[in-house]
Amino acid sequence: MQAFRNLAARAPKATAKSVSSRCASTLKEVLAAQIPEKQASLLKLKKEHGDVGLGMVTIDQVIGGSRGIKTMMWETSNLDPEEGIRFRGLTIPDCQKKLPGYQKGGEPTPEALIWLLLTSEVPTKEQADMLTADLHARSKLPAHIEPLIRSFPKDMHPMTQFAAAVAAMQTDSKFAVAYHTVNKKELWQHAYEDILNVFARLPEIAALIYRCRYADGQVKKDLSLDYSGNFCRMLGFTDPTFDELMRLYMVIHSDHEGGNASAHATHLVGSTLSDPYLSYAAGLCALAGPLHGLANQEVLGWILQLQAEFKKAGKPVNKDTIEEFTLATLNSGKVIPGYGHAVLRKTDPRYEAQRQFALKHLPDDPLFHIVSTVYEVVPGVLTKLGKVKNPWPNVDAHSGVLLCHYGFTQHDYYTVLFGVSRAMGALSQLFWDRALGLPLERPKSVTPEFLWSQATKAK
Ligand code: HAX
Repeated sequence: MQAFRNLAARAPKATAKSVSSRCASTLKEVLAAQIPEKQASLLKLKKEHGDVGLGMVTIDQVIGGSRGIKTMMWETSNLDPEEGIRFRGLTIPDCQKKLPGYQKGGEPTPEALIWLLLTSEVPTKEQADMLTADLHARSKLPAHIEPLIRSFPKDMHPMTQFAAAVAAMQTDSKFAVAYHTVNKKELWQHAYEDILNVFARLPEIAALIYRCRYADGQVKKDLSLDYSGNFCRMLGFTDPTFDELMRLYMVIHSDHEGGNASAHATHLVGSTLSDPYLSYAAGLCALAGPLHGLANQEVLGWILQLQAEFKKAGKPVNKDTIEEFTLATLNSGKVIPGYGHAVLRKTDPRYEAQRQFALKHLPDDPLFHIVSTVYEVVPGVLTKLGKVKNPWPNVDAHSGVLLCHYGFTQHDYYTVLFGVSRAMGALSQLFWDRALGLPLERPKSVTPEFLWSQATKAK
């Protein structure tokens, strides 16, 4: 036990440092200074403790989507079933307190979070602003992207457009070129360039998709603003409270440790040394599934359907009628979107952060009241089913209602916003995957016959 304590004391801490202790000041310089130490630490861990076991894998886990199997190293965030997400050791309220905002006391900016995720250090306001300027400077899209988006059929789902446009930007990949020309130890520098360019360009791609599908197709930038403020202007929103919502939205959707499908897909595809554009396009395809990111679209659809059906039938919206509607959804063989989670076992703190925003800025919004009543009813109904491991709401149960309040009503677009945000976590980790030279991911699959033979032997 003492030996374990000594070892743990020597391990690098997964918590954010409050100020950069290094004299290097740009993001790339801070990272370049961290890489040798982290490489050495990982090598030591592998060499001296590589044979330490992390637990048994059961047949149930193999058949059941690998739940709980510890099989991936992810350093940007960690998800505790009871407590929820921590980004580099910081909870969402910690981030709200410690990360610089656009204005003093405001929501943290995505730029500050990118800095934290990449470096594990809380940036100063000056560092966050420097990153804003860097991202703005990198934001010009390759010439073929805008015509490509304009050429998509109007009824192509926004997530399909988004994934296709991100993949099409791969023509600009510095990593893909460098793979053929530089020593593999230097590849991280090119991954860094691609990753920052993806962060910088996603908002305009997303805005173009939105404006072409639902508005006049025109996108107006305001590079005097931060990343989120400029994104809101490009989408066509000008309310400063909506800008604050967008900052919060992007921060809380950014990362959720490595096993979720979008992060895992990005990491898996990246492990083949496919470049960051293609890797993140794969992540977006995973995010587009209704059991994952598309749930935010499904939630609003479900609430609007509830509202419309009740109005038609002259029914009031209350706990009893919502329970009836919930049971009808379950009886038709569908899930209740926005509820349940593969890891969490409590109300998602990302839901709670959005609820606090609603209580402050839109306490009387009728849709917010429905969301709050659904929260009072659905956990009890799901618990009674006896099979649902987590009856509590996840991040997607709340986001649509906040967006709707500010006039952002096109719910089939919502997952694109999630996709702009999730890039920050998935690609920050991809940076470290390349900087640490992590290998091709290739788990072992087994046949049903093998599982039966093991089951028989164990009897
Ligand atoms: N409504 C109805 N049934 C549900 C349910 C829900 N919200 N959540 C779980 N269940 C059911 C499962 O479908 C499963 O049923 P079967 O045995 O008949 O297949 C059973 O309960 C056990 O599932 P579980 O172990 O509790 O949950 P999983 O880890 O398998 O799945 C999911 C986790 C998130 C996919 C699941 O809770 C779900 O489908 N929720 C609704 C969709 C949703 O909100 N997805 C977003 C999740 C968060 C996220 O990734 N955001 O991007």
